[in-house]
Amino acid sequence: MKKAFITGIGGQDGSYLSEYLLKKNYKIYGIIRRNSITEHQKNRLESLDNSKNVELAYGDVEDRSSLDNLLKKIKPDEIYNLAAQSHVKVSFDVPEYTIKTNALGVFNILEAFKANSPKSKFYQASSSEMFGRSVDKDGYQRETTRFEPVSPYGCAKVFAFNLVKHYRHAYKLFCSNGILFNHESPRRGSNFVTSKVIKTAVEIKLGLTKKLYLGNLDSYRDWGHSKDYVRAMHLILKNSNPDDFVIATGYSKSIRELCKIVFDNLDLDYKKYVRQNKKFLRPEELKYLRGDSKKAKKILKWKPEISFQEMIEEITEFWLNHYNAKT
Ligand code: NAP
Ligand code: G4F
Repeated sequence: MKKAFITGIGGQDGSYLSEYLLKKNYKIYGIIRRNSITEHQKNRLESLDNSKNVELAYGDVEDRSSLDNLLKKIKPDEIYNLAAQSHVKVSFDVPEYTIKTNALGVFNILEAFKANSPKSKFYQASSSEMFGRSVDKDGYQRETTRFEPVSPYGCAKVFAFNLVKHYRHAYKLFCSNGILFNHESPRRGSNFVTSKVIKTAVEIKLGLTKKLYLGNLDSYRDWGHSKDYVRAMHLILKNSNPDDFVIATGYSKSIRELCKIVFDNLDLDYKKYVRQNKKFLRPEELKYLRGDSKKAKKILKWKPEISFQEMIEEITEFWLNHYNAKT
């Protein structure tokens, strides 16, 4: 039985990745942080609660001793480092904390991996936010596109990306970066734009709220489904060599277009309800993302299977059920 160690297991991707690997007969070890409301720690892990093949322990990527102890004991086949302060706007408010977790936290786990379980394969959750202002002339970002990050989050992720490459070359460790573009699901935190738009549109439909307040409506994102993207993480570690891969759909839509599609699905005119509020604007905005995953398609045989429309419908259904269950 293969063993996987997952940081950030309680997050959107960590929970889907665990379910995916369990079906492949893995034993899963995950770390969760202490939360003052105990129930909140495992909200997304309900389906795994009774599995004898899932073991959770308290741990933190900022606490090297917790990583050393666990990796020494478990010696996993695969390590997935998904832990992060993952909200870009919040990273402007708490930059030091974000850099500690998303950059120094990666240094800690790389060191713990090198010292205690160097035969493991290591996956780092890198991000399209690293591209920042940079787009190739044909309008795509790919593995060769320069990084020009525009947020503390993006800067920390570039540091971590480089460190992972450095450990690969310097210490001959199997460590890979997945450069994932935005991916969503019903498990996405409700302060990210897809969930926020859909949740509030449903509230408007049900008469619970009157308006949706957003920041920049003119940025573009390449949105896929988290389930497709966790499959890519596993394929990246199954590849014969450690390497870096862009994972994206290749399609890009603005926030305004997202609003139109979501409100149309609910027979509402988004123009009547969506307003801008400066408090949701960022000091610097990443304006445009569109990924080219040709390398992943060719080498890993990965391609997304869930369409944008299917994903929006699934999240809408989730929020409709959420509110209907309450009434
Ligand atoms: P998420 O839902 O916010 O999950 C992040 C997880 O990391 C949470 O369980 C969080 O625990 C945990 N965590 C935060 N700080 C930690 C620390 N110091 N030590 C241990 N655990 C910690 O994010 P996600 O969407 O699943 O994303 C997973 C990873 O992929 C992140 O690294 C993110 O930056 C990266 N990424 C995401 C996307 C995307 O579009 N979703 C795209 C590219 C890259 P708490 O619940 O206790 O806070
Ligand atoms: O949903 P978002 O907050 O995601 P963002 O900033 O693109 O970051 C996500 O994707 C990254 C990959 O590129 C990940 F690395 C990162 O961890 C995270 O998962 O915002 C998307 C866009 C932005 O342009 C933002 O300015 O939506 C715009 N937006 C407009 N109004 C808003 C809002 N975003 C949020 N969260 N809330 C708003 O009210």
